[in-house]
Amino acid sequence: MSHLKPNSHLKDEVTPEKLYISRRKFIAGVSAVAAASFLTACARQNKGQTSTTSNPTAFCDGATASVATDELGNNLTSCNDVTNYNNYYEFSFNKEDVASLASNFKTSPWMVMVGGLVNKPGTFSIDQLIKKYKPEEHIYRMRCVETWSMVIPWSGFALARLLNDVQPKPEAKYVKFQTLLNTSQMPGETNSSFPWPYVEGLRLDEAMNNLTILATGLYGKPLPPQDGAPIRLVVPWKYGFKGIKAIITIDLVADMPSTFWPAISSSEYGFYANVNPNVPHPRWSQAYEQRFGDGVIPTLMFNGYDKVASLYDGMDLTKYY
Ligand SMILES: Nc1nc2c(c(=O)[nH]1)N[C@H]1C(S)=C(S)[C@@H](COP(=O)(O)O)O[C@H]1N2
Ligand SMILES: [Mo]
Repeated sequence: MSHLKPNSHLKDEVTPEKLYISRRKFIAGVSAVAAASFLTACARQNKGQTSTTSNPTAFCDGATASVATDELGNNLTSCNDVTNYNNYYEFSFNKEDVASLASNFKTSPWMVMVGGLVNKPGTFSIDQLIKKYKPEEHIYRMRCVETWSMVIPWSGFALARLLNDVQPKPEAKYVKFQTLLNTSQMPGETNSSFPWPYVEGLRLDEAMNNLTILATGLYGKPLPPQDGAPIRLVVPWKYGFKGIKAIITIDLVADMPSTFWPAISSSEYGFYANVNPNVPHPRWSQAYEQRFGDGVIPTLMFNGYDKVASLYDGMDLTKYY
C-alpha cells in the first residue's frame, strides 16, 4: 500500500478491505442494522478477495491447540489467519505482506535485557526463559483497535514471574518494553514518520496481573516472525497494539513511558488502551468487532476479562483511555 500516508494508516485499516466477508456468519443477538452498516463500511473497499489464507505456510502443518474454543465458547481463529494477517509496521503496513516480508527475520541468538529500577537485573536468552518459566497454553481473545479480532492459543508465561525474579525496587511504577531496532532486518524502521523503536508500557500492577504473559509460541509451536518471534507481550484486556513484538529490553521505570501509538497521535490512542466498547475512537465506533471466521459481534468491556476492572477503581476510563 504505497499510497498510504503515515497519518492515515489506521483510517485505511479500519475498513480492512481484504477481510473475507463472504465467509462471515452473523452471530445471533447482534443488531442487524448495526451489523449491516458496519459491514457496508468494510465492504466499500473490498477488492474481491475472499480469504486471508491464500498463502498458507508450513508453520500451520501440525499446529495444535488443546481446545477448540475459549472459556466463553468463542471458536479459535485458524492458524492460517493468525499467521497471515498481522500488524507489524517494522515490516509492512499491509497485514497480508508481513508473513513473507518477515520470514527471514533472525530470531536466534536473541537476548532479553531486564533492568532499570530492579535489584537483580539480568540478560536472558530465550532458551533460558523457556527452561525457567516453562510456557503453557493461554487461549486469549485479541481485539485490535482497528476493530478486527481473533482468538489465539499462545504459549507463554506470566510476566509477573520474571519481574518478581529481578526484584523491582519500590520506586518502580511502570514497565517499559522495547522492540529490536535494526533497519537492515526491519525495513519499516527507516520510515522517519514513526518514532522507532516500537515501545510499549504497562503500569506495574497491570504487568503483575496473572493474565499478562510473555508469549514464545502459538498453536503449539515457537512463534513465527510475523507474530512477534522470539518473544512478545500479550495483555488480553487491552487493544492489540499493547502486545509489543520482538522484545529486546524490559525496564522498570518510575514514570509513565512514552509509547508508540500515543506518541504518534495522543488524541486517538492512550497509554491504557483498555478495550472499551463505550469509548469510540475519534474516527470509528468500538462497539462491534469483526471476529475472524465468526462475523460481527459486540465488543465486551475489558475484552471480556472482567476481573481486571478493580485495577481501575476510581479512574474515569473515558478520560484514561
Ligand atoms: N513491534 C511491534 N509490535 C506490534 C505491532 C507493531 O507494528 N510492531 N503491532 C501491534 C498491533 S496494532 C497488533 S493488533 C498486534 C497484532 O499481533 P498479531 O499480528 O500477532 O496478530 O501486534 C502489536 N504489536
Ligand atoms: Mo492493532
